[in-house]
Amino acid sequence: MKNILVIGSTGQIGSELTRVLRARYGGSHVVAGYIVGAEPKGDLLEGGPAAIADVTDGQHIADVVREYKIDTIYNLAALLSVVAESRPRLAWKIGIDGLWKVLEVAREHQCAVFTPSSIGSFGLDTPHDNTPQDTIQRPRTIYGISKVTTELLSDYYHLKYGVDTRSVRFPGIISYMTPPGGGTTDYAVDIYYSAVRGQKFQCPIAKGTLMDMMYMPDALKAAIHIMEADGSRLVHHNGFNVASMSFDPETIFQAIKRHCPEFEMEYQVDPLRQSIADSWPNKMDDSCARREWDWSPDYDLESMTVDMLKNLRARLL
Ligand code: AKB
Repeated sequence: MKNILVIGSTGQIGSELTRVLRARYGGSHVVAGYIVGAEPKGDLLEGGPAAIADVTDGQHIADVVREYKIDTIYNLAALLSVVAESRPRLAWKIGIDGLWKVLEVAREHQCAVFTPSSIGSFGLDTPHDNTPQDTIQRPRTIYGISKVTTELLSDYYHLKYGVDTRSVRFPGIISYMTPPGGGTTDYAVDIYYSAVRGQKFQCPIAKGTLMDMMYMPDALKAAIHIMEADGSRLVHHNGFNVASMSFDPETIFQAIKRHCPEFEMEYQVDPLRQSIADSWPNKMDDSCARREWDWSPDYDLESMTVDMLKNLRARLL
């Protein structure tokens, strides 16, 4: 990776990934791609070049790729699972029509492409425990359908045109910097905000619902390491399971309560979020990622909780 374009650089993952890539590859080598209405600000704007890169406009992306001699594209434009259910056509337009445009530009300009998939690419028929790398994927949400299609289309461009497409299936991502918007796993971020603000948390996900989660530094590490990996070792290319922790609401509540003894939580289960969560794995098997590109996470629930609380207290109090 010499010159990198991050599409969706002001979003939940994109804003942090852009900063980390700039620290690693040099500010001038990482272009913060954005859409009108979501312009980069502060260090994201000042730390390197920024350009409009709207996935619904292939010409824009091609222009940016040419101007900055881009060889790697991180395509992070997507709607999260709950929002996608209320705007299915838009979810498809951004997630799949947009991906097609990005892949076409990549094919013409010989770029490598990372487009994340998610635990949302699985469904009720998938084995929920130790979910294998290669297994049944029959999701019933538009988010899940678009994520499976993302994996398949990315593989197609790799096999048919030789485009170096690589990706992981992200768990729910937890961060203290940019808040997520409209995801099923967002409760695991919101709960920390309530704890630090001294508020009782209303949990929209039922007790006992296990889902894979990951602290943002590990998610960024996965996104970078897979693109830097030796291609000759890869058996899979798109949709690597990556795991670091799996918990239910009660377990994360107890982990926080050990540091905030006054903290309280009550359940107010949201039927849509719950039905999506019920269709996702309890815990993925990520042995292929460990074997093929040495994936290994740094954080578990306890170390993440300590870091989240420390950083949120510094920001909010
Ligand atoms: C969501 O909940 O929609 C995302 C995801 C796990 O894909 N965080």
